[in-house]
Amino acid sequence: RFTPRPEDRFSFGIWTVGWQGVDVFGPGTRPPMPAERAVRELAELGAYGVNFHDNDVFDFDATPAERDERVGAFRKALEETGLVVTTATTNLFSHPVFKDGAFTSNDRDVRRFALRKTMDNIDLAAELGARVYVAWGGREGAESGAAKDVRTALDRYKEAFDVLGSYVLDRGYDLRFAIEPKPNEPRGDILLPTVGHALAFIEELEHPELVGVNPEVGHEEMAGLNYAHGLAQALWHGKLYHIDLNGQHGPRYDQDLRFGAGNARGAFWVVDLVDGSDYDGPIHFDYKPPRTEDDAGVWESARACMRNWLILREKVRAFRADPEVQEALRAARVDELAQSTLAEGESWRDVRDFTPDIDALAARGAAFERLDQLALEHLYGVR
Ligand code: GLT
Ligand code: MN
Ligand code: MN
Ligand code: MN
Repeated sequence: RFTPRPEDRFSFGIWTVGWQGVDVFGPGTRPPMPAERAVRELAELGAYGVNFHDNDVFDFDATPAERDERVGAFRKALEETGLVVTTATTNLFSHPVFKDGAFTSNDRDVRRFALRKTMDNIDLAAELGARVYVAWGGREGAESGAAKDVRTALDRYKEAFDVLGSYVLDRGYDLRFAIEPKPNEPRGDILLPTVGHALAFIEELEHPELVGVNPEVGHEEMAGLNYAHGLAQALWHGKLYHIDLNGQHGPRYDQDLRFGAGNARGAFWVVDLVDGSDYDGPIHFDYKPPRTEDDAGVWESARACMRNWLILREKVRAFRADPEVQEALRAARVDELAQSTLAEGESWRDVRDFTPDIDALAARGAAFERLDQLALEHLYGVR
């Protein structure tokens, strides 16, 4: 029970379990973890795939020989374990050269280098079979007003995705981009702060069909938003290309807790939505094992991400199958929302003078509380 299987499509960023615990107040508390070790341990735990930044595998200043050696070890571990590279991404935020961003740095040479660095890793991503390329604009932003002309920065941001889109098409790669929104941290304000901002931006691109979103639980909840609602709207637009699952306690710093910790009620609705949708990408975890943990704690927390998904999946399925829930859904008129407001063949003329019994409609209860209590009782484990 609650044992991950390949068909669950669980995947992890190499940087998650590899996080040494460096934060703004202190250095790491754990030794570095080579990418091949992360692959082997994750496979052992029952994961299906991984996501990686270029510099999770080799250092920023690795020589070509060192890079080949590190990529070789990573590839060997993938081959031996059967773990799939579901996703890849570029580290455009750690090195000081990116202190004012990458694709939107005021410095043109930095922007050109960021494109080059991304294309380098797109080659590796395609070679390793990744289908999604995540773009988290961690340092695309500002702390002050006049220093960043946001409209011009968005021109450059668009230019970057247009260039990268033509690169992928020219090279014939089967790869789509997923923009990961975040409101702040590490910058004071980050461009494309929420799912909604990103969805609107994508429509301005030369190849919108190549670009979707990668919403992260914590990033939406940091902005006080409902993550499941963000996912639902992305699905509605056909733009949910990837998901970053973790845990967060409301608007505060980016906690990156293991999935299921933090807002547990929110997590219930996330699993309910994704499990009942046609999303077929990886069930991907982007969390950070707290700095308090040793190596054993790292694997404990990774296991818990998958376990919490499976536990919640059992609960949401039981919720959906519960006859009392089905009855409560009908009482709450959830099915009625699926009926179009105008009937087939009707036009505005048919409702132009529609005069219902307003008092009766206003007096009618929505019956949502009973339905929500049933959900909570499934979550709390008493049904
Ligand atoms: C970084 C960030 C994450 C992003 C990763 C992709 S790296 O850890 O905090 O939310 O998904 O670049
Ligand atoms: Mn993320
Ligand atoms: Mn985060
Ligand atoms: Mn993070």
